[in-house]
Amino acid sequence: MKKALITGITGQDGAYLAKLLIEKGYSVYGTYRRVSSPNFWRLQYLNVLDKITLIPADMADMSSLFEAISVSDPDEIYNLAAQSYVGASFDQPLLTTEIDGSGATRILEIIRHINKDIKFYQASTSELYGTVAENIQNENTVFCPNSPYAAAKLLSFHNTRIYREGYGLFACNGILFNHESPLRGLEFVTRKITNAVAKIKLGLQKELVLGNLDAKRDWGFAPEYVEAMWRMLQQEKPDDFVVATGETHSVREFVNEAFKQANLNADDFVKTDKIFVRPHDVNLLCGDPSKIKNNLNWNCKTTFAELVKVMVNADIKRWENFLAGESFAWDAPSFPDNITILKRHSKNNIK
Ligand code: NAP
Ligand code: F7E
Repeated sequence: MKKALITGITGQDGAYLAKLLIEKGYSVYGTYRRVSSPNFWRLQYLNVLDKITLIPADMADMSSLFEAISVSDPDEIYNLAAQSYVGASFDQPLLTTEIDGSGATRILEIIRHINKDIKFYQASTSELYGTVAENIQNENTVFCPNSPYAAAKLLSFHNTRIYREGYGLFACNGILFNHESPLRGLEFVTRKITNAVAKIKLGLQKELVLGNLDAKRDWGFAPEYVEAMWRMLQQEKPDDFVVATGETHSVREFVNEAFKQANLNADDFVKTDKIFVRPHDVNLLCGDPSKIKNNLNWNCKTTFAELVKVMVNADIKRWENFLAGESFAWDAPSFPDNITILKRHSKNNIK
């Protein structure tokens, strides 16, 4: 039986990947952080919590990563753990650099020293393209990061390549464009929108306040993207791949589609406020998935409209069940209105 170690197993992708690997017959290990309140709701939601082995580890702590890799003795490591919210990377640039930049290097060093046969997947990102050099981005497009998050991920991207080319490790970068699902964190724009639509529909919220509505993203469905990660580690030779749908939509289009799904008119409820605008944003992302289609036979299936529908319906159903008194694993009830907690503390953050 193959063994896999997933860092960041409690996150959106970690939970879906754990489910996929269990279905494929793997023995699955995952790292989790010590936090004051448990954060296993996604693993419970997908009914995989009792089918995995959890190991405490932090990406900033080399010894805990060494322990996780020694104890699990994996064939494959999927490095998904990160401070993954671009907005927060402007508030905590050094922490983000430590986790997202140096974290992967710590794992690569451990692999190099204890077992060079371990295959390594690095969660790289379309944010690397930043101010895009081409309107459609592929594996050869120049990177120009626009956030501390992307700059940190650039370090991990290159060290993954360097350890592959320099030490012969089986190490791959998946350059994944945005992928969403009902398990997406509430601070990301898609889930912020679908959760708000559900609450507005049920009379629990009055308005939705957003930042840059003109930003365009290539949004896919997360369960399909974790399949791409697995395929990258099953090929003969390690390589880097873009994973994307090839379509781009603005935040405004996502908003309109989400309200439409709930038979509501977005113009009646949506406002903008510059406190949600980043010091430096990425305006256009649209990936070319030709290489992964041709080499690994990976294709996205879920359309933009289907993705929005799945997310809106999931959030409406959850709030309905909640109001009916049901108890189930879920994040939204304890999440405060973002305007109260995400407000930027310093005017200097805004141009
Ligand atoms: P996510 O839901 O935010 O999950 C991030 C995971 O990392 C969580 O399990 C989190 O633990 C863990 N983590 C955070 N800081 C850590 C630390 N210091 N030590 C150990 N673990 C830590 O992110 P995701 O959407 O699943 O994304 C997975 C990976 O893909 C991330 O590396 C992200 O940057 C990258 N990525 C995501 C997308 C996307 O569109 N989703 C696209 C490209 C790349 P807690 O649960 O305790 O917070
Ligand atoms: O922002 C704009 C915002 O935070 C998308 C991460 O998974 O994908 C994700 O990063 C766009 C940006 O995701 C709000 O300015 C407008 O232009 O949902 P997001 P992201 O920054 O694209 C990449 C590929 C990753 O690697 C990351 O880990 O939406 N936007 N108004 C807003 N964004 C948020 N969060 N909140 C707003 O109110």
